[in-house]
Amino acid sequence: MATRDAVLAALVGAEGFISGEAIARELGISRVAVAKHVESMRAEGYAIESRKAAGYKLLHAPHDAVPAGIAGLLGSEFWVNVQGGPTTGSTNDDARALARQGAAEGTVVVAASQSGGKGRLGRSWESPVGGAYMSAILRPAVAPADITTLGLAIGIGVARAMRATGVDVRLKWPNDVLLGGRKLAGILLEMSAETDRVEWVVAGIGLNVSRGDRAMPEAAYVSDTTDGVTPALAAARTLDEVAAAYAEWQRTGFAPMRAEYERFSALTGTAVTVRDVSGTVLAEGVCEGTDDDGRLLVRETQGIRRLSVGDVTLKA
Ligand code: BT5
Repeated sequence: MATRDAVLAALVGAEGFISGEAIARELGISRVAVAKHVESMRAEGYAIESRKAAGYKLLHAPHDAVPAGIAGLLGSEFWVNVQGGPTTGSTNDDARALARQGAAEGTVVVAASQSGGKGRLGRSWESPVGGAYMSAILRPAVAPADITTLGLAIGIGVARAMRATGVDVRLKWPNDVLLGGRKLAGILLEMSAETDRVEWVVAGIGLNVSRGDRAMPEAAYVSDTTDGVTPALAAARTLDEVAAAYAEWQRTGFAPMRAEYERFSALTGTAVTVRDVSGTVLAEGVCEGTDDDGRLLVRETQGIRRLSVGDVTLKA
């Protein structure tokens, strides 16, 4: 390993600050040499904090899903304001706070890691470095009921981005993106609305990109299929396609996008069980796709059941 890479590895491996002296000792080089490597890494875009008594701390590497890494890769002009940083509690919480303060549509909060990533219904989202965590502020002029299909349209955006990157994903209603049957990404929509008008939506997307020390055995990662896709690149491609899918959804509604959703769907034609939060079975049968309102269609012996909410398990 080149000395520069060894210095970087020491910074990455450190929990918080590590002294220049400790790195120097570990690598058998001088403290001045360590300082020189730190300087040249800063010139490459690594943010490294130095404190007299404590030493160095790597704040972010430019390939992480942080504004500095993503902004230059974004193609879409929809994203008017990219905020965030190396770590936060939950980008959804940050984006909600911004939305409440009146932040414009097209504002997005990104982070390289989260300490309190949220899933649906109080579940948590594991968010170590190596993933991309993004929360977009949208202000669609629709009624609250239309948000179900917005979630599906965003799923289409994520799927398009992944497929363009060479990752053969499937969508699992309502909000999962699967690779090889395991979860690659999850989508969490939160909103503020009056009875007939949505004020804002925060669309959170968590995407597993590279496997790190904290990889989950039941999860999938972009790096399982494709090498060289950094979290920053995966985030930028995803945001671009999500912006395009959102524009399409606003223009045409979900109905014309439904066929594409079905093509991506992991469920259509398979036997499924749908449960509510408490585990009660809502429907059991063969999935026949979704309707134009984004509801899941399950054929049971008594007929077709249409579901607006629920967790789906595939039968083996
Ligand atoms: C979701 O919830 O799939 C929505 C996840 C949304 C996360 C993003 S990250 C950016 C933004 N900020 C946030 O705080 N959240 C959003 P759900 O369908 O409830 O799935 C959660 C379940 O997935 C957990 O209970 C675990 O079983 C599993 N899980 C947790 N972390 C995972 C990960 N990194 N990869 C795959 N599966 C995971």
